[in-house]
Amino acid sequence: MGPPHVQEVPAVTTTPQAVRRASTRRSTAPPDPARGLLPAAEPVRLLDPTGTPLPARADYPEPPAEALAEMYRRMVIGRRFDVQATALTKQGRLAVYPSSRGQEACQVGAVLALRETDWVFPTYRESMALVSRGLDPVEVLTLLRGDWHCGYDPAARRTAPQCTPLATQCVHAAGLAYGEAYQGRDTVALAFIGDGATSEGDFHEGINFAAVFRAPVVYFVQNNRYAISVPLSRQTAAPSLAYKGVGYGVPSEQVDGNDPVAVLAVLTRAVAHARAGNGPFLVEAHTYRMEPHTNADDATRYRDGAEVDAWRDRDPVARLETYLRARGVLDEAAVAAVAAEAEEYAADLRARMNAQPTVDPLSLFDHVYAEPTPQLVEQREQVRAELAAAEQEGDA
Ligand SMILES: Cc1ncc(C[n+]2csc(CCOP(=O)(O)OP(=O)(O)O)c2C)c(N)n1
Ligand SMILES: [Mg+2]
Repeated sequence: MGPPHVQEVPAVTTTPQAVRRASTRRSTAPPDPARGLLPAAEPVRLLDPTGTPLPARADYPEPPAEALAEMYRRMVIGRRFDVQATALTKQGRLAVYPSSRGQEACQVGAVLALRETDWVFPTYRESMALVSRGLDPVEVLTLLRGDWHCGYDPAARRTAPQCTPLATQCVHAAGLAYGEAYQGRDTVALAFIGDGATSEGDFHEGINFAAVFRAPVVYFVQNNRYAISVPLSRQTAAPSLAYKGVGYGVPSEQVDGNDPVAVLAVLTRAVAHARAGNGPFLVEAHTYRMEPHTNADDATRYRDGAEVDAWRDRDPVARLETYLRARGVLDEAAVAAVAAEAEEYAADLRARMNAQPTVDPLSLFDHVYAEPTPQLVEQREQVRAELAAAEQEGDA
């Protein structure tokens, strides 16, 4: 099967001579193999930064109003969850938390574009996406609390563990998606990845494998402008991160990542492309990390407040709310109801995270390998003996 997006473009002709010239050109000029793979010159946008709709686009139809109302609801709850998680780090209940404030449209849009049977491959930044997928927030935060490998069952939730080693999820997603297609299922895998991580080898290996073997993966780059303190300008010389797809024969698009309507429209099309058996698709969302890299980072050391303020004006939650109110999809009561639901969600999370977890230190050795190595057995025995000795000392 040839590249799915290569299309013949009819020549625009006005005179018989021009027709002859054009037909000569058509017969000699080879078709451009990059056609249909490159992203639009400008990020796709369906709402302007104030929430006013832009002209409709045939290539990216607007998602239904109910889907957008649900997106709004999940974005508000997601943001409240994010604020709560950051507060939990200050109370010593979480070891670390990487906030995705400002990236709500991306976090929720990715989840809404997928079916429950699809797979998500998240990074450490995607806690909001996972709770938006319906995972228990306490289970999602277990890893960041530091007391277990992964708090949820990845197979049951079709959600891989959150990856801290950058870009490793890109190869996992390619392998899983290939396996699902091989077994005749139409599952799609969506791999989140940051701007910085597109410089990692695993990103390139994953997308190349997926392209060659037509694995149904959506690589979703959240370009939030920073990799900790490294700005985009020091990360890449590419015209846009979406251009990284063309070298692998992967069709790509770029979207305004703070425009929820556009994010959902673009991801819906990318997922449909992968599900239809056309191989992977790369989407770059232009967005911004409003908070420091994690609670342990001081972002004022490498970016100025004016830049952050400029992005505050493009807030995705306010933008969607303005649009949906103007369309009559949301009213005062609906907005208040969502806000109250978000408060309840946070209160429940607070209460459950305030319970002191009981952790068996020996569980550290579980699930490292299916069969523990002799070294692990030895280390486990050493820890067990030390714990027993400490207990005896305590009793004495
Ligand atoms: C292989 C690897 N190298 C380095 C790191 C350290 N590290 C953690 S997060 C990060 C920045 C990643 O930036 P980006 O991909 O843009 O994602 P963001 O944090 O902005 O969501 C780095 C370098 C790591 N976790 N893994
Ligand atoms: Mg980044």
